[in-house]
Amino acid sequence: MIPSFRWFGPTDVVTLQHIRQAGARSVVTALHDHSCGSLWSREAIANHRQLVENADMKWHVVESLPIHESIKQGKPESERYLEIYAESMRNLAAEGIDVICYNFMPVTDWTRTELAHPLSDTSTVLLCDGAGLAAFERHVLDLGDLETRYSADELLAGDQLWETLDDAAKDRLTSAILLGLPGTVDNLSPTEFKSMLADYDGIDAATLRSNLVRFLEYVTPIAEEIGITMAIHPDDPPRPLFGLPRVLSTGDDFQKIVDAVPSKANGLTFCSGSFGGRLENNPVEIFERFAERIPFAHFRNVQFLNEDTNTFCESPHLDGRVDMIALVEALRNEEQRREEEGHSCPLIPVRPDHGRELIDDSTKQSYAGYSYQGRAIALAELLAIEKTLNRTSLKG
Ligand code: DNO
Repeated sequence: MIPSFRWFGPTDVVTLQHIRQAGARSVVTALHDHSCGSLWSREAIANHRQLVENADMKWHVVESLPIHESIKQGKPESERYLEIYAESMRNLAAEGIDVICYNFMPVTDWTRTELAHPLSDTSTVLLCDGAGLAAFERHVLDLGDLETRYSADELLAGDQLWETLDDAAKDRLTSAILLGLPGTVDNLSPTEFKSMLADYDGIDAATLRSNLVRFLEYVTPIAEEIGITMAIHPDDPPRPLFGLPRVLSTGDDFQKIVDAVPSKANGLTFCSGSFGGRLENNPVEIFERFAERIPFAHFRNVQFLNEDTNTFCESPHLDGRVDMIALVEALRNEEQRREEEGHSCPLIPVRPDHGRELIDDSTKQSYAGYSYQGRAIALAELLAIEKTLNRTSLKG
């Protein structure tokens, strides 16, 4: 494993020095001050890389080079955005980046209903509550087609929850769901959000998938030529929301993407927490199934609070439905396989994805999910599992 940590750039309260002290050797970052669809110049990338290297770490993985909505929607203006994307890819490769993480979720990135759900030890985590989402869709967005997407019981649970909330709690739910992309602090308004949803009228999962395939057919030959792997991030939560289509919620979904574009540059950002948010997904099996196509991984744990309504919260890395030890073992097996195959860099960058927020974290304005101490503990746990497995295999 290449121990890695996400950094949101010079304005992040979690500084490169914090990150280095947590044991990271690789920084996962992006030009967060660049808006989606703008060109990343070689100079801007080089300056960012220099900051990372000055702090004694490397920049291998970009997370994310975001995809403009026109590409996801297959609009004519997507041509221009594809060209800009390709140029940014070339500039990134020229500055030594190996992996580009991106997602193809329409409108939103990850979605949660509560940003500070307390665990029994009083630390807090992110929560995704099925009833909260149903309540938001009905009472905040006032969407019309809910009966086609929610069962009567789920809608009832949403209504019952909504009735228990006071105005402040309703605002908290709304702003948690509408939180901007990671690395930004802007919240969308419900009206802006609704108009973005409307842009997807008539785009179903098959259309979204073919727009993704078109994107990959355009970028993967370039990626192969310049030595970059494209690594798509799964849907989080791994199911459709707000009536929007989703195309990467399960292992079979990824298989379809690989079948359509078999290029070696078509890779997966394996995320144990995202896949783990769906009962029938077994994250370790998904890792093993696609191991050869995983150039980068997010390790995080989750636990279901109510299996009927798709409610889960994040949990300490060693304590949840993801078998973290088996996952690190699967990672090591793949790294060994790469080593035997003679890969120049067989180790895979892994970052603890979100972490718990502990007392000292709560005094800092870090991005939701990206506390320092919670993630530092998680990284230490992952490294300890790896060391233990190394020792056991030496003895064995
Ligand atoms: C959540 C992250 C995602 C991820 C993007 C990749 O914290 O794992 O936001 O960065 O989906 O494009």
